[in-house]
Amino acid sequence: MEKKSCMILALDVSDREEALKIAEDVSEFVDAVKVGYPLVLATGLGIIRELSEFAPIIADFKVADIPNTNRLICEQVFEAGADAVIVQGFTGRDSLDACIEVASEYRKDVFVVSEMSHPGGAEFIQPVGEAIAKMAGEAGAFGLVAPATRPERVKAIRKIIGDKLTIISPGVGAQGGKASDVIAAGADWVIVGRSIYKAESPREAAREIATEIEAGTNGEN
Ligand code: NUP
Repeated sequence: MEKKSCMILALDVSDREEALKIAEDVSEFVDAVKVGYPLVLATGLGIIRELSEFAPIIADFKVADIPNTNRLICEQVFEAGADAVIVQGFTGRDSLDACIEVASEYRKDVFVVSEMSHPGGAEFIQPVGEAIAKMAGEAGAFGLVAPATRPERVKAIRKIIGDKLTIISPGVGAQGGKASDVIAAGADWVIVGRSIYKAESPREAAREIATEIEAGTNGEN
């Protein structure tokens, strides 16, 4: 995925036509579209290939099972046309290795959740987030998912992994995070859902966030 706007759209709508329209309208301002359970359960796995006309697709299935089941899930995800899959890291190295093996067979990417963005993310996953990030690096994952709601945590995780992994960061807008803050903290991309797809004009909302990121990045230089 090419780094232009540093923004990924989280397309958590449940209507096929609406999903396709929003993806088309905002495609100029996002580098990828993240698709998860809400849209896929509502419309079917075929939506991945339909959306891939507009942008690379990241399948957010937070895969979290034993290695064999993870392998079977990842095969389906990549057969459906996804360019990357999001998996959980807390299931351990063997489960992660299974996902990375399948991804490399298909020449696709794996993102590992190191810490979640919601308040509950501080309860159980945050204390092991840095260990998960380290494991993801050792296992050869492409990237990490880390919280835009806690830029200081993104900074800490970036310090641990260096430039080895890409960081994509959800929690901007509706969850309270600010795009330029988390990019400045070390994230490569922000993931934005409701602030775009619930806006009166998703295109304008995406444009505004892209502008904010650009201004923040320029300010830093
Ligand atoms: O820690 C995470 N937080 C998070 O919000 C990991 C995620 N994958 N997400 C996803 O990012 C979440 O499921 C949703 O699809 C998107 C954020 O959407 P929004 O809060 O911008 O609407």
